[in-house]
Amino acid sequence: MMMLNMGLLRSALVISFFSTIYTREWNTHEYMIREHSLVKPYQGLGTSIPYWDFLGSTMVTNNYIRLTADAQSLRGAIWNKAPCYLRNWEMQIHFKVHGRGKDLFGDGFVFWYVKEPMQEGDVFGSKDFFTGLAVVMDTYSNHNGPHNHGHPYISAMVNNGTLHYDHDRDGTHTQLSSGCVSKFRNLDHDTYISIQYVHDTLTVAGVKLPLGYFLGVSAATGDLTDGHDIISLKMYDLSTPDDDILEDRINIMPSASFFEPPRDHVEDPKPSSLTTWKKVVLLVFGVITICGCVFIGGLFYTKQKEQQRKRFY
Ligand SMILES: *[C@@H]1O[C@H](CO)[C@@H](O)[C@H](O)[C@H]1NC(C)=O
Ligand SMILES: [Ca+2]
Repeated sequence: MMMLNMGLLRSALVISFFSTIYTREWNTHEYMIREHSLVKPYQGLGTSIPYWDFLGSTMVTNNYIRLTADAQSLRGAIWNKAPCYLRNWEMQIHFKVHGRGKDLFGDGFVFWYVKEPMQEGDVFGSKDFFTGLAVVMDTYSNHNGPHNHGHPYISAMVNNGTLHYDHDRDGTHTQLSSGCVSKFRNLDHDTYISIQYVHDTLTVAGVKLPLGYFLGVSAATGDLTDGHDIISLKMYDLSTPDDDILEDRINIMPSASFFEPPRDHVEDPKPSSLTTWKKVVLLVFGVITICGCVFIGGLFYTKQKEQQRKRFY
């Protein structure tokens, strides 16, 4: 498993959602950057959390930070106060999405690396037309037409402030490559997502992100609900001495060298009207989706809880 993780680091693969047996802390060879991390105990002096701001429905307890409760029409977020100047990094998010809904639940949460933090909005509680990166953990399928997929669904989007996140299409018009399905709700074991940004590579896509943006996580509920909890955020510096320092990394625009070209928002055709070539196009999309999932995620692991570990050793 450690080998796998090293392999991941080397090949700069990214959004891996883990959930199988795992008995060691990952990444013990890298330093956790305290000012970009959030670990228990959360509270500093008084009610504030060192390095973090919170917004909306967010509630801090001793054991988790609840962005939204399992109730309707909530928006919550936590935002890192310190701009992030790491050139290569890995963010490990320990989270829990839980709710009473068996078939209907939502909406999901997002990990952000953006220019404008602390702005409430319509994209899972945060600002649309953002500038930077969003990794979207979408639990509710708004859409049943072409390009739909199972849920919960993990995908990434890079924006320079001009693109709109289209909820009606679950963001498939603007995602980088294809995301993957990951059943992370209501699990008994701990659930983590690891997001790596190494040598401009996020998953299979080339992505250029400026330095000095802000990290955050936000979540929202609408008519459908779920509790969205963050247990910890651990940021690791993966920079190496040979990283280029020549390029101006502060003022560049976020960009991606490859993503699915934005599509116009058109009404769904009736299934019976599918012509043969449309079926071929859909088939090709299916193949791309499978490849995307192989690259993006699909590494599952269950982390044994601290207590269990103590019991076993
Ligand atoms: C922003 O991104 C869009 C879509 O990729 C692109 O067409 C546009 O040229 C970009 N604008 C800037 C200012 O980089
Ligand atoms: Ca959705």
